[in-house]
Amino acid sequence: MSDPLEAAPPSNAEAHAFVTATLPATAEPLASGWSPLAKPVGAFRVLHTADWHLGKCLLTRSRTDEHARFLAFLLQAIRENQVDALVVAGDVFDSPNPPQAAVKQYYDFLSSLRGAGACAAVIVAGNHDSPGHLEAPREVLRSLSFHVIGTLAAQPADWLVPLPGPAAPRLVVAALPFLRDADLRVGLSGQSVEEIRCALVAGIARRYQEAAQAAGEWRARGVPVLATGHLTVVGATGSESEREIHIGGLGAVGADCFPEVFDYVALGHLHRPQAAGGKGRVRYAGSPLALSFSEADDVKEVRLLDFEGGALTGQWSLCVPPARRLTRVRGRHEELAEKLAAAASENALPCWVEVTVEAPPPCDNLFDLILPLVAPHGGLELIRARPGGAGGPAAGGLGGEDGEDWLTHLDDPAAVFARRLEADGSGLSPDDRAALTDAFRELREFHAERRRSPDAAAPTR
Ligand SMILES: [Mn+2]
Repeated sequence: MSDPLEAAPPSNAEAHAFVTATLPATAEPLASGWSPLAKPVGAFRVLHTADWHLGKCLLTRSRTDEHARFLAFLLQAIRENQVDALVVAGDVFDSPNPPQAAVKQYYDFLSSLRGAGACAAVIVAGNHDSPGHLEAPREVLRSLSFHVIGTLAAQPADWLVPLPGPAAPRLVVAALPFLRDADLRVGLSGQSVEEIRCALVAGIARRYQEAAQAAGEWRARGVPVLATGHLTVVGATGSESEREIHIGGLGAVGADCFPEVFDYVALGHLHRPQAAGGKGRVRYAGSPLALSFSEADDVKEVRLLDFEGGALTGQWSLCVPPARRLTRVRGRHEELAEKLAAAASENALPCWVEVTVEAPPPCDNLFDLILPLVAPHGGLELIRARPGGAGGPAAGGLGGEDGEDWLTHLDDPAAVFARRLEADGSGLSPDDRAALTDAFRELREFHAERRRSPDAAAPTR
């Protein structure tokens, strides 16, 4: 491959093959089975990751063990590849008020990172993070060269983080967190959905233009610029585990909204690693863990970037070793023993399996019926059993091609509604769909409000 920056965005398999081909054969292996990437003299090396979702559960199962293994891998990758700066593009935590164990995991990681050498960090808030929670320790972390950005400062010049420091910067990071409605538009009553969408998209583009303008001065002095973002780029591939970012999925921007001043745009929000809009310099690192069954077959990665001579000179994908596999098994009761035997895996932690039983035999508890079939396999753990097939809940047109169905979404009514629109709304225009989505959201808000105060007035439309 002549120039990795100009080449079409590689598939995961290609990206990995490229890394393997680039690595010296004699160096110490990484946990993933790969050797560290030799760093050219004078290069400034960045590791881009996002969407950790610390504190996340799958159903009721904790992912703490998997996160611990990922963070250990990340430290090792940073150390062995001589990374100069870590960039985390949002969704550090899964919720604005994360469990204490997750908060401890985060600070323990930063403490180890500090102990590992001179790696700086730029961490921005995603739509799942509480900006205030993330920024509370901002000053103490800044003294450790860890820059935490939860909210957008008033002046674009204050969005810029020169690394390793302002005296002799080798990279400037335009650190934009997830942009909230108030950062993007002035709400006016009576605006249509399309007007709101346009205002959001224009607001996002304007913020990146302002960042580019502020960074332009550094760029003119030969310092490369990396921008962060936590948003949706049109045409990129989502999965089931991202929460809708703006009302009704509005606010998706084109990859061309990032000015050329940015040598690289480190994105978060979508959980599949991918180049956005076919641009190799605009990238989602993806989540390091499969956060839902829809990501079960994804190869998870972090990205390594080298900046030299004022430009991005190389980028590589580093595969995150999966500590645990997620898998779905579907079949008639009598077929399941054989299918489950084939699904057993040898990862560090047992594979979590969701079993869909076609035409299930009458029983009080499907989980208890399936459990004995899973028990003989040490590498498997049953986390859900449910009925499938004709007449089952999936028959209403919501069953996906990959076998997932609406039960997956019971905790997310907006996703159920979106899938119903997809299944039954073929005659609807995009405007109609957006209006229906909006109306559904209003109704849900109204019902939630009614539960809190039963006298609330009904929505006016
Ligand atoms: Mn996320």
